[in-house]
Amino acid sequence: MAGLTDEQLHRFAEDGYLVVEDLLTEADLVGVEAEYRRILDRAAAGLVAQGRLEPLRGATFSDRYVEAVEQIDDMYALYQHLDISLPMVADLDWSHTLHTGPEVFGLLTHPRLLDVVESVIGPEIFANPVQHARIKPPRRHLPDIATDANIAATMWHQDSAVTNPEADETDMLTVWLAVTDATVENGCLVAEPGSHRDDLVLHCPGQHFSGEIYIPESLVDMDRVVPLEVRAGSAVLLHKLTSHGSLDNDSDAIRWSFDLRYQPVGQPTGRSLFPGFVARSAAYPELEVTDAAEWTRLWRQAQARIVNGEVEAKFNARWDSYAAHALCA
Ligand SMILES: O=C(O)CCC(=O)C(=O)O
Repeated sequence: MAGLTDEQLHRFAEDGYLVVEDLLTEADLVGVEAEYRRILDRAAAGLVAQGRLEPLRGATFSDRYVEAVEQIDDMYALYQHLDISLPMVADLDWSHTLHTGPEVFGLLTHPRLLDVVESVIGPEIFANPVQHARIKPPRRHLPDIATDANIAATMWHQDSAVTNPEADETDMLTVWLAVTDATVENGCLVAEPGSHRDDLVLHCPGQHFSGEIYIPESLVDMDRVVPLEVRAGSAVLLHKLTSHGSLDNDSDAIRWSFDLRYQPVGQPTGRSLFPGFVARSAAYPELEVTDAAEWTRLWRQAQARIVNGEVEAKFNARWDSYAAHALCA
């Protein structure tokens, strides 16, 4: 197992984040881009048939995505086909969808990525269901009030705040993986070094989207904030208590990343409505989920439980009572 060096582990412990350059190669990402292009084209064909979109002509996934976003009023009609999570909405039904294809599954379970994860949390690795594809179009194509972190800049938060309190003791690690280069211009991550030594801080419930929360900027030490620019294929590791967000995309192309989370097997995920899976196990290798079809089945099963009313779809509710807090108003 290659994993992280002692020096890297030390840096991560000090700063609460770590840039791992060139974790994956261009070759590792080619298949993901092709898979996403197929999904985008299928979703776009449906919208063309409804008269909501002109046929896409761009040469690359980025060009085609931007072209679609320029035309469409409801970006969710497109985006929801591309995310690797169902949306966190109270009225979840069978019309909601997600993408769990073999290429993206291969990314989540890539041996080099799991080696890095193993260095931090040990050899029994569970893929936590708090996971997203972030495909951010240039800001100028977004409506002014766009605050959805899947599409626009991401407001300040700690990842622990998006899980339910039962996971407060879970050793959750975020692996943020760049599919395109991430720069200050196109909206890279920003983080406050050392903030992981704080406890969970106040998060305010947002007003525009279900499950949206944010740390008021007055609680972030902006003088200490650093931008985390990385090349495509590189990763940023984040401690679950590190305050971070991302910038606006002021470039002409998309900024694309996946944020994936891992934890030791057996600890609560903090989002039990959605399914995770054993990604690597030295002790019980037979429990590992090794193909995208099984991953897809787990998501459909979770969706059925919600749609059939067996469980209530409630997300990030721990912050609801703070809506009237002086720092949130
Ligand atoms: O990619 C982004 O814009 C934000 C990602 C993020 O905040 C996270 O992974 O927790």
